[in-house]
Amino acid sequence: MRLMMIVPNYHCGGMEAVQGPLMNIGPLFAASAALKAGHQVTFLDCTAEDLSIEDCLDRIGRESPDVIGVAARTHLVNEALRIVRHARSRFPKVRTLLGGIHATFMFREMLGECPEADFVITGEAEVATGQLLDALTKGAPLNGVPGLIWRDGAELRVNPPGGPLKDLDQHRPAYELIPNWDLYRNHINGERSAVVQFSRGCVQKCRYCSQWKFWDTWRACSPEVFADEIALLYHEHGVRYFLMADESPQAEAEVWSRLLDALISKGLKDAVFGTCARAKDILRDRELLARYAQAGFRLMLLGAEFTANKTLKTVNKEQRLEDTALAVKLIQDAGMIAMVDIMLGWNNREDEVVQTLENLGGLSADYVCFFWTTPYPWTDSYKELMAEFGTAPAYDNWNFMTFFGKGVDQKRAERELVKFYVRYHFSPSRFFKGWFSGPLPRRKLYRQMFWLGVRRSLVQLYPWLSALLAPKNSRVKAMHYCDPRHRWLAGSNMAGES
Ligand code: B12
Ligand code: SF4
Repeated sequence: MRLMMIVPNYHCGGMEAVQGPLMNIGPLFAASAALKAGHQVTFLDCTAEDLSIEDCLDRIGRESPDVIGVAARTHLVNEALRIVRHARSRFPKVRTLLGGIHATFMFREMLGECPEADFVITGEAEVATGQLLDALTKGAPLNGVPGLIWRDGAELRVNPPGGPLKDLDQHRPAYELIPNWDLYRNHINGERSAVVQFSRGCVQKCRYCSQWKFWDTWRACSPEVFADEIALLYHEHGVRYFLMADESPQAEAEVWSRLLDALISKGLKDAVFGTCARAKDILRDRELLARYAQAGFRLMLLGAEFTANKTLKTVNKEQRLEDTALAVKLIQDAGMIAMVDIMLGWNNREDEVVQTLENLGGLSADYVCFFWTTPYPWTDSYKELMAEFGTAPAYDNWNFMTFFGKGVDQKRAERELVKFYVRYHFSPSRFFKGWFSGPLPRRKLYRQMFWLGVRRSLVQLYPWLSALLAPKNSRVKAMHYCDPRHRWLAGSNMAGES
């Protein structure tokens, strides 16, 4: 069977503005077993290539696959369904498959809206994708494919899920499908970049989080296998910047320590790693942080989320602001960059946003990333947040950049954020510390991120500067605002726009 894995085209501000066009490795993982079983697989990243629907269909026509598999995270879902509809109308024989976190929890809504979608694979798709292709090749029954949702005449069949993959070493992403690594040059240092994944899942259960329910239990592949994969990307594909897709890779101290050893033993001198980390793991590892840096970890992203301990408790975050502040300091002292995530708008109040910005001074992180509270339907806090916010925009706008509530004027708040950035990063003590203190790798990365932030913020304030200041390979010009293309679609969830 010929399978074509497709990432729908999608751009918005936020992480893409900072990190650049990084690959979606979900389809690369999902395709791995199919590839091993001898099926032919290709990969089309419409985001990285910035392809229109027409271009995407032309590429499907060129490859002539039997099955197209389209990635469906929430912000991608409308574009994913558009691809499926158009593909079916242009190539009536092609079978259409969807997968990803949104497809997993919202498959009834998706399949109800889109009769052209034939299959959904829920949860981790490695085993099921291979088995689906095998069954289609042989004309065998589909009821044994774990987690598969399929149509049996007018009925929807829901196969029992396969559960979390036990042995992650057996299922590694098919990076060999990437046709052009130069599509993935990050904006921070312009180097070739890869998203990599060592572990899956989280040991916490924050009420707003969409992730722990998806991955279920925490697991990691073996550190040696992961380090080999990194070395291969480094040597064969010239990758120098690695962004870890993990939720909490340091969850198990012994496993993490082995990973550091395995990476250090590879001697990949100029490799730079960015990863999420929980404050409590950083505090646990305070004696080990120099080895983090030695292994190449430079950018540590802490999910601080809220600056009020009361809210942290309400959302079951199991962390206090003081923990994050100490973790920030330890990371910086070890020669790495400490970045924090902050979620805005939880209480749907503007004074809370202002208060959060004031409190952030005390954290002293090198960089702060702001996200607007975005309640996903399968999260524990969905109902209470939606009762407060009222209505949700179209799925295209579920991107952490668009606020659902009416209690905050987002435009005004975003101007405040830019002012905050200027005040924060040009404060003499922070400026001096970032630019001139600490080891060279830290200073270098700090400066690169500083300039990127300045350029992005200027374009945000004065869009006419974009031709001059936005990175050349950047479809996203400014920092916070959504792409206007997506704002136009507001209010029409999945309603068949073409
Ligand atoms: C790395 C990352 C990024 C990177 C790279 C993005 C990219 N191109 O993938 C960057 C920093 C650029 C980024 C940006 C954004 N991200 Co992001 N990102 C992640 C992160 C941390 C890892 C993604 C990943 O690689 N996961 C590992 C893979 C293996 O998991 P997976 O995709 O779920 O795939 C498995 C299954 O779902 C399934 N599967 C997946 N695709 C398919 C397709 C088919 C056909 C099939 C059958 C199966 C299948 O099989 C896979 C293997 O089992 C996740 C959190 C997480 N840990 O998942 C957030 C996450 C995906 N991001 C999210 C968001 C919202 C965004 C932004 C909108 C935020 C912003 N404004 O900056 C942008 C959107 C950018 C874009 N153009 O799409 C949300 C999506 C929520 C949702 N419900 O959909 C997540 C889940 C984070 C969260 N806290 O909720 N992101
Ligand atoms: S610590 Fe992060 S990944 Fe884990 S449950 Fe909380 S928000 Fe989700």
